[in-house]
Amino acid sequence: MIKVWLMQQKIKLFFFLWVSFQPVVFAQENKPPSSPDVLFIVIDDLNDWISLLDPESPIKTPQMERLAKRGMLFTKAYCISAACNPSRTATLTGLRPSTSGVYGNNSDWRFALPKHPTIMQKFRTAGYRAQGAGKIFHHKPRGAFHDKESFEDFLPMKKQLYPPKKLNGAPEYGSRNTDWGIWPKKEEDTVDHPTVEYCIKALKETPTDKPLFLACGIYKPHSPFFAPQEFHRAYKEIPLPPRKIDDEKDLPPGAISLMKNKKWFWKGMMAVEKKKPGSYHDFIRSYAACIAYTDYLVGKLLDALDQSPRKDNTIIVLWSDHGFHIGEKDHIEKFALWEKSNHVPLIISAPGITPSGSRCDQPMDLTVLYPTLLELCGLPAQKSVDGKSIVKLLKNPNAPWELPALMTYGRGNHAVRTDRWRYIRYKDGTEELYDHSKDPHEWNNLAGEAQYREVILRHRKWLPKEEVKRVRDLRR
Ligand SMILES: [Ca+2]
Ligand SMILES: [Ca+2]
Repeated sequence: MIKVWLMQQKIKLFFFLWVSFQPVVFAQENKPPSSPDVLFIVIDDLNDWISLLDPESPIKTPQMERLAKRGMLFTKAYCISAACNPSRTATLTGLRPSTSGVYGNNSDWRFALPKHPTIMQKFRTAGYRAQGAGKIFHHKPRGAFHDKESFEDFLPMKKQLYPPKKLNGAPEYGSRNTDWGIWPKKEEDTVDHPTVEYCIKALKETPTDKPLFLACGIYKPHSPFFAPQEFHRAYKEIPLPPRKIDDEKDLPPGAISLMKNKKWFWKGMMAVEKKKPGSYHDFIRSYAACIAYTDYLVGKLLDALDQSPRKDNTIIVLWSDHGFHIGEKDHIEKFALWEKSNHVPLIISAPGITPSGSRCDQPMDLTVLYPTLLELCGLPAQKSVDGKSIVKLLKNPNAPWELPALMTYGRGNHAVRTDRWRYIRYKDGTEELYDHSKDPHEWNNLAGEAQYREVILRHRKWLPKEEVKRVRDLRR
């Protein structure tokens, strides 16, 4: 009898244990995957003359290509505005300059948008830990981040160091930033070093009890075009980018007027060549070296992520705030509506969503980032934004997508980029039109030719219908 009783008790115990553990097992299987972490890499003034976007470019970006291999590369991504503050404000709030009034580098974006949440604030509200370092906003983010160590201003805690004298030998042009060459001696002394070290530490050490939104703002290749010696070595013999002499002859008055609105702004850095022949080639070497350094830093971030517990569930986004002219149209700067100043690298790697090594050739501007990241992470959408989510393109890059890229520089000046065309209209009503199927360098302005009238009308309809006034400048 005792044996039978014991056997019954064993069966009961086994049944009890089986029943007890089943719900746990089922619960684990049914639990949705935890919210993904986000590594948000912002680069400053990186243009498209890089091997990531142009296989013929002599400027190699192996680490960005490594990132592209794990996700999706966007080959026709454009900034919202080709200047740091309006670009970053628009991308990080989802609101274009024509909606916010933030048209210039000095515009006070928080005064313009006192209640509108930044993308970091949306993530914080949803329970993420938001951290960041380096140049993410152009001006103070005011509470966008979670921890006190996040860098809170344009330049991080370590200020840009300058050599005792300008290296390019032309002190009369612009500020100390209109300079290029080998500087500083040690990589540890660059402005970006502490930024990337902060982010590596955050990837390694931030507790995993909450999902992480980590923003890393790399300041290079922004001027001054300084990089340590080791990043210059590969570019001693670099060829010059394609340029057309007198390219500006067919520019309309609106373009000339926009380009001349600062003393050293148009032709300023190009003019160094007249004072010191060979300077332009030195500039190209230095810009390439700054990109090599930027690419190296991206690689360090990817290495740190891959060694962290977050490696399998982190969405990585890499973008540049706008492009940069490196001599085309006699321009070494941004602040324009042409392709070179507006075309940007954009890569999104979303585990389980983006096919590895995929590419999307559809045109878009960076207003897509805010709604896309919210949707990818399952956060509530923000109704009052100008952009649309591209999650469907992340799954299938050939899915229908009707919107062109829209760019604004200064109130009343806009460009529309479709798959084939770039149409520009300035506030005085003058226009440019370029056919990228035949003219990838935008050398021939077709706007005056009657046969393209229908193309112009088709593009004009995408211009903003209303444009708010420019908000006041920042009061420091
Ligand atoms: Ca910039
Ligand atoms: Ca031309």
